Amino acid sequence: MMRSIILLCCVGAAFGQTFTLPNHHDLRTLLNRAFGRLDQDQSGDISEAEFDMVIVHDDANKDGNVTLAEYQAAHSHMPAEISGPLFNFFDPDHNGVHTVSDMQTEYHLMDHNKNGELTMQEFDNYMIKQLEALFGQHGHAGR
Ligand SMILES: [Ca+2]
Ligand SMILES: [Ca+2]
Ligand SMILES: [Ca+2]
Repeated sequence: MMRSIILLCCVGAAFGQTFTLPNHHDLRTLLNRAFGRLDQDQSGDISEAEFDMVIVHDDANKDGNVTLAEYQAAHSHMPAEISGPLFNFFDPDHNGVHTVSDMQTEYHLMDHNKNGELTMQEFDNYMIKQLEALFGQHGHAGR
């Protein structure tokens, strides 16, 4: 028990984590799974095409829109208390569904050096900042 607590503290410190996910879900595991899912050719970075493809994957009824239900079904590894707020976050135009256009907006925000490849570091930096805003004690998620 003691050992796992120490281990958790180390992981948190290594990634500069200053917040806790609901039910103490592990941030590193979450980010690794998300990145691995997006990096379909396993090249170590995410191209814009790969990022857009997630819409095609998640869109179960192929109407071009990913609803919350479709998103949560596709992210079944992610607990609903995380995927719910994340879904809203990845809907920058707030129309209640994810589209390729939403993904393009997000991709350009995440691709910090604008070279058309999203590295794990860029992905982590961005996601940690957003997750902290959503779940951190000093969050500004408008709750
Ligand atoms: Ca890739
Ligand atoms: Ca759909
Ligand atoms: Ca949208």
